[in-house]
Amino acid sequence: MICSRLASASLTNVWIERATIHTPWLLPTDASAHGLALDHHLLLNLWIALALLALAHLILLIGLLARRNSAPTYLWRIEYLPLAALAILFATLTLKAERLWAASRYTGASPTALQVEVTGVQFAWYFRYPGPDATFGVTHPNLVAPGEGNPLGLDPTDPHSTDDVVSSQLLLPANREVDLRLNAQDVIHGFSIPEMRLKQNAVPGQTIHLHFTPTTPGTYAILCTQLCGLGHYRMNATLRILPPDQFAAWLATKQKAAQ
Ligand SMILES: [Cu+2]
Repeated sequence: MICSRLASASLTNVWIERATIHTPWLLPTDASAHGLALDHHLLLNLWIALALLALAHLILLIGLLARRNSAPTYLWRIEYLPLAALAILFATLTLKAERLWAASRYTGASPTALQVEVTGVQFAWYFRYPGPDATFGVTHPNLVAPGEGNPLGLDPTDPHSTDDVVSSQLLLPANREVDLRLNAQDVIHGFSIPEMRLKQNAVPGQTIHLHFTPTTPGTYAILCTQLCGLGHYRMNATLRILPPDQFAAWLATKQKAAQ
């Protein structure tokens, strides 16, 4: 087990050109497989809100100019018809959003997804890979000792923990599904990677799964979006998406060092 605050030396020479995908409305670059559908839905909502705003002002203007003194007789056409149309519109948008949410939250990751544990602690993120045995070792709160290189409290007597790799950087291979298990040691932290369109609270005592597929190699910021204490402002980490062969080489190096 090893905790490295810096990228390994073998990776410092690797320069990965960050893909420049220009998205309208100043959204951050989308570097995930599921992000495009979310962006489309968000933009659709914004366009509809803009159209409704314009329509409401138009109706208001017509009402002002018409200067009617008596109530119109065709009430159903100007009240009930738009109301029914709005109800259908909002129901359709809700169902569409529900499908996107279900795909990312209710449907589990594929069994072949890369397993990574994410732990939020005042004021850092730690990432753990299970190693060749594909099983995370046991941790104990009383063994937590960041100063001694054991920030997660890995139990050295558990054979599954001997090959676990702990890193303060999240490195992932491009185009492979990742199953993150989110934990927190102390208070609620907000795990967020805007370019991966991910945002989820890390809650003490709970393990929350998040799955996604990064597509674009590059370096991205991992943020904490919950005000978690005085050092919240400096609680961030780096996500590096690598081509699969480079990721495998990095993990092999770390595992050798951990054993
Ligand atoms: Cu935090």
